[in-house]
Amino acid sequence: MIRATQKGKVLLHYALVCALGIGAPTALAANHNDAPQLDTIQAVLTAPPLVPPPTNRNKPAKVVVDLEVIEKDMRLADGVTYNFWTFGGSVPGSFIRVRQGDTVEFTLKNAHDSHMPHNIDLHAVSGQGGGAEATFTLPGHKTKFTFKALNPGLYVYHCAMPPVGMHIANGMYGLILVEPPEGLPKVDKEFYVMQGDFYTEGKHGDPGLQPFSLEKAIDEHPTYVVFNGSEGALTGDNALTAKAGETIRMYVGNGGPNLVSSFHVIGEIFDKVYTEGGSKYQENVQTTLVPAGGSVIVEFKADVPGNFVLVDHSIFRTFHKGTLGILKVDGEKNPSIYSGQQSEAEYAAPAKAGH
Ligand SMILES: [Cu+2]
Repeated sequence: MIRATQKGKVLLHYALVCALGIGAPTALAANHNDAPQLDTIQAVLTAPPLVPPPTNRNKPAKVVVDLEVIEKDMRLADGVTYNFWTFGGSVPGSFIRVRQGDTVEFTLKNAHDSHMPHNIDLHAVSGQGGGAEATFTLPGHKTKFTFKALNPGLYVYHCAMPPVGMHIANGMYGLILVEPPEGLPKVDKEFYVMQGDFYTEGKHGDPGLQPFSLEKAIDEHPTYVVFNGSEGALTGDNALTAKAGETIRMYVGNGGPNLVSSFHVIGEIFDKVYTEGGSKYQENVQTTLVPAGGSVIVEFKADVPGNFVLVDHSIFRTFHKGTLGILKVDGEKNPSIYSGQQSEAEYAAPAKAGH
């Protein structure tokens, strides 16, 4: 009875509004502002070191992201494997690229053969948990939530299921780039590089499938510190390549879970560093800090050919724990910028006193 009365009141109100010609245009305008017609685009996702192409859009879109969590054994170092937990099958996880103002419809799947529930906290999200609670996902299930990319920048995403440190330590992190509306300046080559520290029961180099060591992780004593999920992920046949004269942009993240990276490229100077992945850049930088759960964008011109070495300049990590990558630059030598060795000879020893 009460219900019927309320319904009657609502209908009466609606009739009045229509009769007076008010309300409807306002409602239309509000609709128009709240939900502009957005093109729907399926996000291109890439495994490291590849980066999806620029969005090349002058207006926001609805971007659909489908990401699957996959737990699998992969190589950590020569003769060493590890049961990684991944976003999209790689460590770091798939690179996601959107534009400021985009509405991102995000679906997280958790593979049927997973053993754990997982979720995702994207630092690009303004909302509780960065999406973590909205994406609590059991094995064989999928969850969906939507967010608006309000702020441009290069953001880390990671799993936030308890124990959070363990999920991150197993490789559950990656990067999402939110381009500013005008996009980033054009460069010749873009790369995706992300550091992470790993904690195994065995010592560095102990062969076989290595279990995770919670004790070492809590003590912050990593067995491996690597770029892109394994020792040698960016060396030999996997080295990054460029030609002399090309402009390079690297999207560099640090998944941690514990260490801060002193990112440096031996033999190069960063022309620009978008500190902490934000909007402002510093110029002419040698080494830049990448916080755990943070990022940086570095840009430089490959002036001369050579092997340029990506390192964490906390240098024992590089030569004893794995943070070593190569950017191989081919092209014509330019002795006016770098001569190479010009001579080698003994020089006269000083005369000994008393003779
Ligand atoms: Cu997880």
